[in-house]
Amino acid sequence: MLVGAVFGRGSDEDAQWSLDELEALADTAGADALDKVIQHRDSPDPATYLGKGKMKEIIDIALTFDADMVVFDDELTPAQGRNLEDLAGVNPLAERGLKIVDRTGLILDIFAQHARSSEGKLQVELAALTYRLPRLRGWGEVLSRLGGVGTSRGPGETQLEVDRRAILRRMQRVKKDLEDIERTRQLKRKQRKRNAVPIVALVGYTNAGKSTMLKRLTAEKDVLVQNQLFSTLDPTTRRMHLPAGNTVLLTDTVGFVRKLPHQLVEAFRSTLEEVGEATMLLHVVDSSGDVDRQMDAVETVLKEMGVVGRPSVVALNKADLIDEDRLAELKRSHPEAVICSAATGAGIEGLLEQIDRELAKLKVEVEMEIPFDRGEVVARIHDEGDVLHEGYTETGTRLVARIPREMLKEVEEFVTAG
Ligand SMILES: Nc1nc2c(ncn2[C@@H]2O[C@H](COP(=O)(O)OP(=O)(O)OP(=O)(O)O)[C@@H](O)[C@H]2O)c(=O)[nH]1
Ligand SMILES: [Mg+2]
Repeated sequence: MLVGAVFGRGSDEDAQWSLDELEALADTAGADALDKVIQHRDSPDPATYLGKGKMKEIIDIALTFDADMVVFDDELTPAQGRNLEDLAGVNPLAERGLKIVDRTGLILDIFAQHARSSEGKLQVELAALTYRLPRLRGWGEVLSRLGGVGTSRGPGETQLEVDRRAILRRMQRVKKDLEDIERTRQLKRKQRKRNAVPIVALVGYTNAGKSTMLKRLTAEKDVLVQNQLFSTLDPTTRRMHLPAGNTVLLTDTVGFVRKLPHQLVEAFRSTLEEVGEATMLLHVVDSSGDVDRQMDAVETVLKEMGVVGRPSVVALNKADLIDEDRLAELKRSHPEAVICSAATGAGIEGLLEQIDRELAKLKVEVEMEIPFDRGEVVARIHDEGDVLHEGYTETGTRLVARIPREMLKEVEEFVTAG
């Protein structure tokens, strides 16, 4: 049973879309939705999320249907979770029977199923532990899940305290391991920066076709593409050659949804930093879905990560799935976007050209020394770039300036650093 809510003056349409998304998430996690309910309220009930009466009703229906879970389209507070479990008379540790699950728990489950690399696994574990810590009920559940963490209870210690302690210890360990991995990653990043190769990060709603796009644009064969949410968790970076002769690095990473659990954003911070460090974003959108809602969700997560105003190219992907009318409509509503299909290759040339054009516009900071007899170069840099510092040596003008990348070739011979 999937349960959504509209609070205050929230929109029904948003709630419906969010609940459909929850259904897709449940499906990815391997669950089938029996029924979907949306309830209107002024605000969440602090004790039971929806009113107690309504909750009893929903739980009764769930029991009648012999449902395995009631899934909430929101993160429940630990108290709400406990109260709802009590209301449903469930034992959260029993193998069978009704379970109370929230959106965060569901997403964490999917991430746990999909984590491949050791870093991905650690990140998911950290997020899961952070989520579980305030939700412990102290029946030794943690210990069995963590497998063999010391079970000895100190004098006067309750099982709950033992569990908490074990979790905290494990969290510390995981954080430390992640820090070690992060150091290596930073080293790599520094190297890349020194090589000054622009980085283009694929961003987009989960299942929009980012990995398929990476495959298409880099002729990379070893990329996991699945019709599932969150199939990619680990960043993959490949070289991409552009028609104008530029080479960039293209990075594919985890997809976004609305209300991406903050524990995950936190745990995946270093992975998501790949996006933050990118020169440019390639935003992949599924044109056969709700384009604006996907784009909004992605913008929101980017903003949470502090990535704003980054140059980007929007690819309206899966164009092979839409009809003429829709195509015309999208062209009108999103004139800046490139309509294409990573699957068939249609429109990909245009996409590459657009990336080239956007890259050419980007400015790079360089330090130059220009001989006095080349005054016209200095003048052009003043015209087209931002001069940060200007001074003179015996032989010429010393400039520190941000210039459009396309000017680099012309002034190459004068560059002293950058
Ligand atoms: N018809 C069609 N299907 C596509 C296209 N691009 C991707 N797909 C399909 O869409 C599904 C998702 O593709 P992925 O490339 O895995 O999407 P993703 O954005 O990497 O997804 P996550 O990593 O799960 O967030 C797969 O079944 C792809 O085959 C396209 O242009 N047309
Ligand atoms: Mg992917």
